[in-house]
Amino acid sequence: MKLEIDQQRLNSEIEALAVFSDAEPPAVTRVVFTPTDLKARAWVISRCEEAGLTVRQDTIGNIFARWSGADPAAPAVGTGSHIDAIPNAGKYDGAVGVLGGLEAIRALQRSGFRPKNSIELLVFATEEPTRFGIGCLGSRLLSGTLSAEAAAKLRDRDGESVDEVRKKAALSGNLQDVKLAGGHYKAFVELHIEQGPLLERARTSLGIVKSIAAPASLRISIEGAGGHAGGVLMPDRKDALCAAAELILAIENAARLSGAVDTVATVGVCDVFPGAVNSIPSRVGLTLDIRDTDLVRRDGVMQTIERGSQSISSKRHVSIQSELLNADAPADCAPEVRGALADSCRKHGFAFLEMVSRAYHDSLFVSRIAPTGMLFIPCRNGYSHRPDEYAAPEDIARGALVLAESLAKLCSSSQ
Ligand code: HGY
Ligand code: MN
Ligand code: MN
Repeated sequence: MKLEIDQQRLNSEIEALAVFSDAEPPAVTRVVFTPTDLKARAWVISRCEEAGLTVRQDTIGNIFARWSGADPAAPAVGTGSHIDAIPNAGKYDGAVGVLGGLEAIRALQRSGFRPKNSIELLVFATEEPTRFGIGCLGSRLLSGTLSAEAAAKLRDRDGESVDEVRKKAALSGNLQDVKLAGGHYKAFVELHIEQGPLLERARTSLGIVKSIAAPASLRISIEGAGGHAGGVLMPDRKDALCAAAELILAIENAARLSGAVDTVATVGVCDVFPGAVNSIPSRVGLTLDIRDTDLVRRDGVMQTIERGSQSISSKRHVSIQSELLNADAPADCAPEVRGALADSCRKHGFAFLEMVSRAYHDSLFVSRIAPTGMLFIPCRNGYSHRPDEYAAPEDIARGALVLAESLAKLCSSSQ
């Protein structure tokens, strides 16, 4: 089977998708279910239909583009990723896995390959936590990791519920219907940029993921006492922002002193109320994103942070409440998927690195219901979630080629 990836077309499609953005180029902002995102989703669906795939959407907006196999009743082999993008992001995070997966399918079609098992390209809904505060909402529901009831309680920053938002996106039906029946997928493979510097440092163009780190996130609210910036003397203050500052440094310290470099903690959002130059902050909202490859170590650091929070609260006479948004276990990638990826790399003499994914992905949740693997390509300087995120066209094409061969291997041919 001679497979050819159309590198030029794949790269131009990545550029075309990046145009659907609410930010000035080269930045990409594409928050799920915004008008821009809906246009991008429609554009991707057209590309899938052009390839002769049968497209459906589920009630949360996961898109399934299916190349029916000779045995339609057999479990499918899935691939895909996401197209939503956080504010001020780049054009490759997620897009490489969706458009690279589509080109892998087209290359298989052009080669005359006929799959026995159907191959399904997925565009997961709301992989990024930007809108609803929790990442991978679509794959959590699809895998049954999050209940429809819990999802229905989520709201965006404007207070709109998931149901209100998805109805505006013309997605009707019950969230209960998103969960896939067991055995729906024989295997699942996601192509993604590394979002770290290791492949580039190792001068290696492919990474086969061994495991995906365990993410957790919390919303922290700090309540002090407001007041006049001139009239309230320092000993009388209960400044919520100063308490937040001390807590943020305690969080950084807890991660740095966990005993392993694999523990990472980030306070990415800090909302200050009332946010006036001459008014003492009475309320602060923080978000905490904390991850580790080791679940026990991650949870230990979370307990250290909780103790630190309590001591700051009593010392500064402010209240500090934490709301756990998610705390997920890590995932091990399936040997049969890693083996298919490695066989393809060896066949072409492509060097590869076996590595951990420090970013989370929809694959983390698909791994709860199917043998799952991930294939990484380098991104320049390891940059991601920023406008200068960049993946070279030849690296993207090489990833799509290995993906295509692995998909073919995982879904036995019908010849
Ligand atoms: O945050 C992550 O790891 C992913 O890029 N959403
Ligand atoms: Mn991302
Ligand atoms: Mn991603």
